[in-house]
Amino acid sequence: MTAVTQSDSTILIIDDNADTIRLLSAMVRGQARVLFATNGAAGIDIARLQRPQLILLDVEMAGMDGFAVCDVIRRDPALRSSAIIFVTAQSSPEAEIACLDAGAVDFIPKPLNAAVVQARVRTHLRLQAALATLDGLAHQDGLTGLFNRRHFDSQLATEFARHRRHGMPLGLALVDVDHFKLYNDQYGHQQGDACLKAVAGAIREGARRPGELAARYGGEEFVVLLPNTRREELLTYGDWLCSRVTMLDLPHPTAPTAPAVTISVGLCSMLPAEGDTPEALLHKADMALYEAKAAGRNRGVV
Ligand code: GH3
Ligand code: MG
Ligand code: MG
Ligand code: MG
Ligand code: MG
Repeated sequence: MTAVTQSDSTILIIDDNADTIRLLSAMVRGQARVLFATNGAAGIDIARLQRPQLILLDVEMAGMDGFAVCDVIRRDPALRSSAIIFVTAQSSPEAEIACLDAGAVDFIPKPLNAAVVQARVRTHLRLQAALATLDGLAHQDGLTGLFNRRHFDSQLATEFARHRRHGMPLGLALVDVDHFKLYNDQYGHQQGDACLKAVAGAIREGARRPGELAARYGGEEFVVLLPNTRREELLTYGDWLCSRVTMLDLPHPTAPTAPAVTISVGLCSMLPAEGDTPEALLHKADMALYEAKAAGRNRGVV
């Protein structure tokens, strides 16, 4: 979990006047990496690619004006973490309120004053870094760095609805470490934690297709969401995931299964129909996991 610090921050300047861009760039260059665009559409494209922490946005621009650009950016979930500061010569209270109401975090008046620009930028970069840290805490598991249960549950709901809309099969793999209580008994809780980190790493690095999402489901259980994945594709996936963990070669001499740390995987794929719920998908995977345990562990069951 790495917090965004000021030095690795990016600022995007969107302004239709090259002189203003030059001036603003010179003022904030010492505080962050600076990108620029000379019109709204190009600015939005760059924002989507680069995810800047801050966008300094001109209000009066030919074509798309600053308010229109702000509206597009604020409605794009991928740009949730880019804060917008309007830069404008219109300094009436009404203009300032309009900027904040549009979803900007602040307002920098023209003519530009270097000290004011730098102070505002510094403040907002600091706030952005704090928000990024909180965002990490809210969505990531502290031990393994995988996504946490909260994030997984919300992604599952979103993906379930999307797969239903598009008539696509949604795959899910529930992973449980085998005989992990015995591992803790043998090596202690701390080494148990290290083992969970290693297993999480193998699962994370095994998530290779776009949209695949690995999370810690709780305790020694993990879950992988597999977008647009049919049942047939899962038949080999579970065993493949098991072999990734076996290859870590973590000794577990007291395990009745094998003298190494292994996992069991319950898998299922579902074409969500009207009335189906994400819980049904999880329940099916859980049943399959139970079967994998009963059949001797260290295997995937679909
Ligand atoms: P099975 O093969 O049937 O899954 O057996 P198991 O021993 O893995 O299952 P059980 O549910 O009995 O035990 C799970 C153990 O996982 C018990 C619990 O102490 C341990 N555990 C859960 N979370 C953590 C954790 O964050 N760190 C460590 N070290 N251990 C944990
Ligand atoms: Mg302008
Ligand atoms: Mg368990
Ligand atoms: Mg259990
Ligand atoms: Mg277990």
